[in-house]
Amino acid sequence: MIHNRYYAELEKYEKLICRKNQKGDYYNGIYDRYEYPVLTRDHIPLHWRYDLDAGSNPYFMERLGVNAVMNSGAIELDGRYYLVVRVEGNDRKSFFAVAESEDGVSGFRFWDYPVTLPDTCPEETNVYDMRLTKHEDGYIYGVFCSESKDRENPDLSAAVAQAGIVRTKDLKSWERLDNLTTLRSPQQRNVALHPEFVDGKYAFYTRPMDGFIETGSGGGIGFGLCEDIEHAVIDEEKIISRRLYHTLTESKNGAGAVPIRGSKCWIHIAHGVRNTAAGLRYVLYAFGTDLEDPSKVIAEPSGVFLAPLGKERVGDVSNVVFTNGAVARENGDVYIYYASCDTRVHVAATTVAKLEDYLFHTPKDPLRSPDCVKQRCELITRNRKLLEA
Ligand code: M1P
Repeated sequence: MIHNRYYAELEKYEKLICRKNQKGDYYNGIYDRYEYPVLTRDHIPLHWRYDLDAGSNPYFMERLGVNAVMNSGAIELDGRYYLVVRVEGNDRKSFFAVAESEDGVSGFRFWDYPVTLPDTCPEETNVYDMRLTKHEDGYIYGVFCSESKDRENPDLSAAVAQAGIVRTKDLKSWERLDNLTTLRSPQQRNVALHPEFVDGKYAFYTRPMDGFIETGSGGGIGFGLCEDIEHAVIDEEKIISRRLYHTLTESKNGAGAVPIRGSKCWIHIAHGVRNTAAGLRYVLYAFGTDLEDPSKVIAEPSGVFLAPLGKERVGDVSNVVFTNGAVARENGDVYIYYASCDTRVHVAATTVAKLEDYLFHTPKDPLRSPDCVKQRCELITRNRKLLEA
């Protein structure tokens, strides 16, 4: 018999799922933030967490709790929005699950079961942060972090991060391909597959790393080509978005959502990390690359694109925003899905036109305080003339 308490919890759950989202009052002209997170751990179906049977669960306890839902790949298929969400169980292991919505900002509902990936890597302990690419070869690819214990290192926390690759046509059945091999980088995280062939090859954005946490000599976001997606090997990684001293990418950076094809450039929304007395701070930044040569940066606006704000600042890993998914619609609308503090998922809405205006008309970072003052004074002077005219 189903426990009585189930029905009361179900009512709360349905109320949450059916809550209409709306634009908040935050303004910067670049994007609109929506008021409510699109996904939280409370969006996880009750029957994924509770044993509903009153006989075996007399206190109606959560048996398999979920700690957080976060970093989500995103895709639009036949006019509907799908997130492949990183769900983190109370046991700290992550897995993927598909949540679907009609309008992209409200009503995300998880499918009946989480994603079951082919279990081809016995050493793999954890998987997370899938970037979804609708590739011109006809497949949808998912590139994610595949994490294993570093058996060579006696440190209990030592781990190895690699890029796992899967492909699907329907988000239901998934084929696992070989993990990406980067001949010159021992570890990889935040890898994304470019949606088009470049010089007839598959193109990846990489993030070379010396260790599991520290990128070390890895200079930033890399770009590399490979011939065979089923056994992907990248020999050379060209660094396209560098880590720079005293900028928001000083500690590390990484590709975010799969780049969006605009009319002037490929639009990249990435994350940058700097160290502070309060720990690492993750923010989003943006850059544009050449439509013919996506490894060539042609627009580099200064500073933060999106930073954690208000309630977004607090969570499991505070002071973090992270994106690995955006949907660009045919009409030019763009939905950027970002997680705050490794805890929940939000959406910001903008357009390709606004993003390109931002990329090409936001001044570049002059990298030194005196030049930043000069840059700001020029803006003030221009505006004062207008105001006084
Ligand atoms: O905790 C913040 C993020 O840390 C990692 O990102 P990076 O590799 O750039 O440090 C990722 O594990 C990501 O999942 C997480 O949100």
